[in-house]
Formats: sequence, C-alpha cells, structure tokens
Amino acid sequence: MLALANKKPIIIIKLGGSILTDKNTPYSMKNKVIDSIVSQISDYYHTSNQPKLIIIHGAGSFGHPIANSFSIQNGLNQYIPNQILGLTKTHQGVEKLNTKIVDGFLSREIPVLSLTTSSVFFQAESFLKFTGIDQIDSLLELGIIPILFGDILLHDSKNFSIISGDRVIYEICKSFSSSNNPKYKIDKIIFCFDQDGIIISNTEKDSQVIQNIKLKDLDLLSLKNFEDSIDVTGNIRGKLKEIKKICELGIPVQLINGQKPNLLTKALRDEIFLSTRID
Ligand code: IP8
Repeated sequence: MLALANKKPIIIIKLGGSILTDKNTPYSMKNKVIDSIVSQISDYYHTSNQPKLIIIHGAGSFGHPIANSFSIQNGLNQYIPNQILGLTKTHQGVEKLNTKIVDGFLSREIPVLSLTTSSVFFQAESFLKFTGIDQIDSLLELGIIPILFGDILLHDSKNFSIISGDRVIYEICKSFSSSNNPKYKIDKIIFCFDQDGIIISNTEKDSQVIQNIKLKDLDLLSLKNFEDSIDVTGNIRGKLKEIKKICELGIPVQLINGQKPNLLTKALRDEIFLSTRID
C-alpha cells in the first residue's frame, strides 16, 4: 500500500445552491456568479495539475422549492397529488442546473463529467450504499473533474427522500479515507456559500465571522439565524452537521463567500482572507 505521503492530494469544492441560484425564485440562475466560479476553477485547472479537484453542487432554486412543494424529503405520501411526478421533476430541475455548470466548463475546454448522484447512491434498509467511488477514481486518473450534486435519493421498499450535496461530500471523504483507497487523500474541502463564513451573533445587533475554529468547539457557537429561504436539507445547521462529520475524518474545511470575486482562487491557493476554517 502507498504511504500517506505518496497519496495524491484532492480538493473538494462545494458550490452552494445559494451562490448559483436565487433560492427564493424557482429556476433562477445567478449567471454572473456561475461564470466567475467556473472561470476561477478553470484558471486553476490550467495552471496547476495538483491537487486534483472534485466538484459538488447544491440544488438551490432548481431543487428545494419543488422538492418542498411535493414533500419529497419526507418520503412517499399517498395523500400528496402527483408526488411521484414531483419526484422526477425535482431530479430534472437539478439536472438542468448541472447542465449549465458542465457546459460552462466544457466551453472553457475543461474536461468535467457529471455522475448522477441518484444513480450512485441508494438507501438500503439500514445504510446508505455508494457505488460511485471507482468511477470517481477513474475520472481523476484520466484528468477529468468529477461533478456530483444534491439530488433525490431512492430507497428500498418503495420510498425516497433527498440527499444533500454535503452528505455526498461526506460519503466521498469516507470512501477516500478508508484503507481500500490507497491512491488519493483529501487535502481540504472548500464550501462556497453566500456569507463570508460562519457568522455568530454575540448580541441582537452585533455579529461577526468566526475565522478559525476547532471541531470540538463547533457545537458551542451561537449562530446568526439565516433561515429565510426554503431549504429541504436544513439550511446552515443541516450543513454544519455534515461538515462536523467531515472534520471528524481529519479533513480541514473552509467556508468562503463564493459570490465575492476571486475568493475561490485564493482558497485554492491557500491565501489568507476573511473566511471560516474548521479543523
Ligand atoms: O442543495 C439538495 O441538495 P443541497 C437536493 O446540497 C435537492 O442541500 C434535490 C433539493
């Protein structure tokens, strides 16, 4: 087996739905932000072949409002009219956002390929099955950036729910951290969202970005409330739950404002700027 030092580094980038879309207006893209993010990643890809990248994006207004209107996150409910059609429309919404992102990279000559999350994840009775790690491995070996996304999740016994992009990241990290995966190690995860980092509020009026925090102190934070948009995977609190699990694997996490120009480039190059680092 390769020693840890010989493993090739990977950075995972999460593109939050809040930066790609206007979460409160169904099916609305933030084209300027998408272009900026795609061009920063493309420049990085052209100028550095290490670390390798994996991209995961959220659903934003292409997934959350429709999922919520058919209560997809809560599973099969025979009293909700057309719920099964809503399930398929939820998936197709996220596919549309995915196509926009993939097309952006291809038009800049960057080889990316999306793996449909609902085809490589399946909820078995007592555990979540993930069958995509060999495909991700092959894509990375070929110099292709794999892209996955938050999606619907099929269950056994005729049911379904939603899987968030954050959970997808955790499962990929878990697979790469296991001893069966000798080739790669995840260096860090960059979460791009619409705030400068985790914002804590000391008082009603006074709030600040917390810049460095240890995993063990995460639960002590008094978070500023941002529960203002429809989010079937739990807003910042839901995300922090998955982030905590990722940090428990020993992988550092950085939360950055993906709407501000060039911050993703800075994060990829490990430059210092206002953001939250958790380790
Ligand atoms: O935006 C949610 O993924 P997230 C996926 O990463 C759907 O939380 C379909 C709502």
